[in-house]
Amino acid sequence: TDFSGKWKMKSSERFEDLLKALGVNVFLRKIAVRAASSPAVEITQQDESLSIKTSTSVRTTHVSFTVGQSFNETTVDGRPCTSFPQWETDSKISCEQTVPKGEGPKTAWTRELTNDGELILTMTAGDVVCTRVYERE
Ligand code: R13
Repeated sequence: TDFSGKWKMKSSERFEDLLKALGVNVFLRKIAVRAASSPAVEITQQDESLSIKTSTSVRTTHVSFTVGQSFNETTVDGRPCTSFPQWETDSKISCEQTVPKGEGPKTAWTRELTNDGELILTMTAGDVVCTRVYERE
């Protein structure tokens, strides 16, 4: 599986609910939701190593990791965490996040490349699952 490429978002579900579950106030939520509606995602991958840059007008994140090895990133509400990415299938990475004091709902993300070439991102906080579908630019 090769996630490499530039991606644009086609659909997003429950992104605001996700931020709400993480305790983000309504003012910041509205700003985040608006900005996150038109992200630019660029992924480079070599074997098991991925680099993912996610840009919006108000927040840009850049993570680099190797599947099977823990790394540091931030949760979607901006808290530093340790993440552990694993292959769930040969085309799906599942990543559990751990925050230092274990505060707040359990967070995780998955990224899957579908047979028709779409990228499906899920972000979870407790029982809230946000699903975002991307297609190649
Ligand atoms: C701002 C500050 C308040 C907090 C926040 C959280 C998320 C975001 C912005 C902000 C954004 C996230 C975008 C995520 C994407 C994910 C993806 C609550 C910290 C700066 C308002 C914009 C695009 O699709 O991979």
